[in-house]
Order: sequence, then structure tokens, then C-alpha cells
Amino acid sequence: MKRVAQLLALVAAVLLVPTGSFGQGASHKIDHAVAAKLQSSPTAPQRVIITTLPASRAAIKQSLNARGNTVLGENARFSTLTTNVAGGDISMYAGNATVTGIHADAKILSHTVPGGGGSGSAVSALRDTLGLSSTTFTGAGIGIAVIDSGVKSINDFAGRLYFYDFLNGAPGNLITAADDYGHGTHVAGLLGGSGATSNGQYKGVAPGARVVALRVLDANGQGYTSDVINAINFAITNKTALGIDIINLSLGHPIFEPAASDPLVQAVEAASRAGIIVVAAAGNVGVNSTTGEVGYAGVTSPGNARSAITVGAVNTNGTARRSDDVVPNYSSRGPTWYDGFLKPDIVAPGHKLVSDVSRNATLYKNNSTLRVGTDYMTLSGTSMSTGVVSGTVALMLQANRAATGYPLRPSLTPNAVKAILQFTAIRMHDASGAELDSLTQGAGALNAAGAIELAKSIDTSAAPGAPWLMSGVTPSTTIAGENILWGENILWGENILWGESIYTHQIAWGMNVLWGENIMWGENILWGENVLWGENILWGENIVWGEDLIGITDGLNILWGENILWGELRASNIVWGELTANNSVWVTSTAWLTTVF
Ligand SMILES: [Ca+2]
Repeated sequence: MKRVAQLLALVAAVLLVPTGSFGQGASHKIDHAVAAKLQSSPTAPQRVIITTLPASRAAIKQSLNARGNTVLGENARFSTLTTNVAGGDISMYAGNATVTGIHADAKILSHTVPGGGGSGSAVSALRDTLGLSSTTFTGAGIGIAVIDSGVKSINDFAGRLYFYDFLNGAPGNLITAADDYGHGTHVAGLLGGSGATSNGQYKGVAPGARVVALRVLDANGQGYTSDVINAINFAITNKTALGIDIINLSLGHPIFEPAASDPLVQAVEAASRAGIIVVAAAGNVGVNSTTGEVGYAGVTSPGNARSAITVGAVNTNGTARRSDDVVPNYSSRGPTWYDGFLKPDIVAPGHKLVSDVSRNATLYKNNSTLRVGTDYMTLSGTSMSTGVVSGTVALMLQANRAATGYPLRPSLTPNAVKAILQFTAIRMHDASGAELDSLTQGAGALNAAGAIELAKSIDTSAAPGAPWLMSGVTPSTTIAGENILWGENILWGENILWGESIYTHQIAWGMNVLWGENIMWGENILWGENVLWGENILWGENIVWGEDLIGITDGLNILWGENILWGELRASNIVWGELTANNSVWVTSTAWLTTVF
């Protein structure tokens, strides 16, 4: 089978790479990127994020300074220190019992790929394909933090734009809105542009939402992980003051360590715990830039955060109807390295979308063929898909709050929003009619109309375990003349759930994050006979994940402790368990850079 061949190709590529000496002890604390550089250049200084026990951060900072290691910044909430540390000191700090991890302060890149010129799908077609042609919801009253390259102050955001700067360690100061790269403005236009500049032709998904731009990427679309963490920290701190309900992260870096220790992932999890709905791009690493083969396990950080709504891309082929939609090759497939999480959670239109840009921005200046007039341009990528989902979430929150009398009743939690998005999603098929696997499409393609319909039917104050629909819903949506059934699948971590659990106020829906498997699976209370842990999970005819799928992390060695059985090769037990998540082949910095502007 083609898919198996692709998987084997990926496995073979991984096997060719020396895995280094990731043994026991202190080296467990060093992420893959730092370890790899330490191996190739033992004495070279490295820009890292050191995580410490909270009580010891000051002492570690003092020690770094005393040894001449420049401390560039620190964060109290996450107990991190950003520093240029001498290569020769890294092992010493890893051996310090109060240091919990040493992580690359990795370069962050936006998830946009060359979209090609020619005719893009006008945003009006985007709204049509999402079923939003006649919706009255605008996202009014909802705030979306766009952590990106900034957002240009233009008419399409008039009266709704707030701007804070975190670039290169900036402290979150309020400055004049700007976007030297152009990416953040494009994403913001998709999620919340009014289309005023184009007489409504290129209107975003939630044209009434507030846009809180937190700048972390420079004029070349690059930035540091530590700045993104600081921006997330700011959003949590100012959630109420600035009315931040959603965080949009159309950016990321390769996964270098398990989610549980990745500081960027942990920042996302903290935001989710605070009740903010975090939407993150899956990444554009779905295709090997050298071989051209589509492959799995390309999801980037923080798309590997369990609580995040991780978004892959859909190419709508420029039409509103769904039956001709495809997942483009570049869209990162799951699972996630180290943990084996089932991602993306959902896919959404992101290919050749027209949206706002500043004519002074790098993307606009360097890509004349992608310009649409003087104030818009066409871009593609999971970045764009993420913006589309964030805008949809704003509409869902507004619709639900209007129906329930918020704040008398609580707002939808991050878990509930993800479950609604997944339940209402539309399963996608290939040209032969075969359903795409869930590592490619997640629960399916975004169905904004369906998600709004379900969201506004839910009584968030219903007692746990009780039905919570205030009115009946029909699990189908008509788009461009096609009546499409909702997928009714909900994916959580390594598991896939189905049935009508969404119609009842499950305990999980009332929470912001899932605490491991215990709450979800421990007492069999959530899914009745559909408890899947320990059972075989059958995905269509394509994949069987047996009871052995338990993520086992052994330092920097993996991961998939056990067997993944694919299609007709079920009996052959393709084992990933012995492989190290050395994604330097799959996601080398060179390959990475060639896939973005
Ligand atoms: Ca289409």
C-alpha cells in the first residue's frame, strides 16, 4: 500500500540518522535540538530556555551570570530563564537537581507555504464553503489574541485592534500597530477582517471580533520560542482585562521533546487551563521536500499540545462545494513525535486564500504574483487554516453566549469547543471515494455552520451527566447544495470516540484540559460502552491501533512503545518503538526554510 510505503520511507529516513548518546540521567533533561548541537559543537554557546524549580530560578540565574552566560530574559509563571549558555556548561546545568530542562530557544517560523499565483479563492467563497453566507454572528464581544508578526492598522480592523510587542524580548509594551512581515495581518484578516477596504469582498470569518495582536515575529517572519511564551503568558495575565477568549498560533517549531516537558506546549496548556481556547497550526511539513513524498508525523510544536485545537489545511479547489476538497500535501499529518498524539484535530480551508496585507510588508514586496490589488494577497498554509478556525470559534462563542444568557451561564470551555468542532466536522475522501485517515484529516473538515448550530443549542449550565441540548439538532449541514452528514467523531489524544456523547454534558466538557487519561478513562463514566482504552480501535479499514498504544517516553528515546499496524500489513507489526524521534531529517532547518516564504 502506498501509505505503508510512505511510512516505511519515513522510518528508513529516521534510521539513517545517528541518534547520539541520549542515555540516562541528566541528559534526559536536554531536548533533542540542544543535544544534537552539543554533539556536533560541544563548546559552542547555545541560546536555550532553562526551566527550573520555581524556588531555584533566582539561584540558577545568579549562577549563569557568575559564569558569564548572558541571561536574556525570564518568566516567573513558567519558571524559565532564556540565556546564551556556553556549550561546556550545559551538562553541568542538566546535572543540577533544580534544573528541570534545557530546551532550544528555537527559531519560530510562520506556517505559510508558497501558494502560487493565479486565481485564489476569494474570501467570499471561503465564507460560502463554511456555510456562513447568511450568518448573523460576527464574533462581536469575543477577543482573539493573534501571536504573530503583528497586525497592520488598516480599515479592515478599525476600532477593533490592540497591539503589544514581544519581539526580541520586548516586554509587551503597547505601541503603534505594525506588521513588517505581513503574515499576522493576513491571518488576522481571515479570522476577523471586515473587508471594508474591498467593499466586503474579502471579509473574514468573524468581522466583529476584537483582534489583540501580540508581535513575536520579525520582518522576515522569524522569532524566538521564548517571545511566544512571553506573549502567551501576557494573554493569560490579561485574559479578563483585554477580553481574550482565543489565542491564534499560526507558527511553531519542530518537536524536540515530549509535550510534557516542552516549554512552549506547557505555555499552551496553561492558557487552556485558564479557559482560553488555543488554536494552533499543525505545520506545513506534510511532504518531504527532498523526495516529494507525503509522510506522517510532521506536526510541529505547539500543535502537539493536547489541549490545543490543532489545524491542518484543506484546499477547497476554489469552490464552495465540499465534494472537491482535498488535503494539500504540505499539511502536516499526525501523529506527534514522542507522544504519539492523534493530531491534527481538524482541517480547514487554508489554500490560496485572499486576505489583508500591508503593502510595505516583506511578503507583499517579495511576492508580486500573489498580490490582489494593493491591500490584499493570496497565501497558503496551515497558518491560514488556523485563522479560519479561530474566527469560527469566535462565532461559536458568540452564538452560545447569546443563547445561554452569558455571563449568567458559563462560556464554552476549550474541551467543549474542540468536541463541537470535531463532532460537526465533515469527513473527507480521496478521489476514489475512500475516507482519508484520521492522521491526515483529524476528525474531518471544518463545518462552521454546523459548529455554530450545535454551539448555540448547548446549555453550559446543565448538570454533569445530564443532556445539555436546549433544542434538537440535525447532524447534517447543507453547503452549496450538498447535504453533508457530520462526522460525529471526537478525537482525544491517542483515542477516537464516536456516538452521541456530545449531546450530554460530559464531565470532560466542563473542563478546560484533560488531565492525562485518568479523568477521561479511569472510571468508565464518560463513554459508557464506548470506552476505548484497552480496546482495539478500528479506523475505517485503514488502521488499527491496538491496546498497546501507550506512549512510553524513555528520556529522548521514544515513544510509541509498541506496534502500529497499517492496513494489509497488520501482521507484520511495523515497530516504531525502537526509533528515536530524530526529526532532523524530516524537519531539517533547510527543509523547513524551503517550505516557507
Ligand atoms: Ca470545494
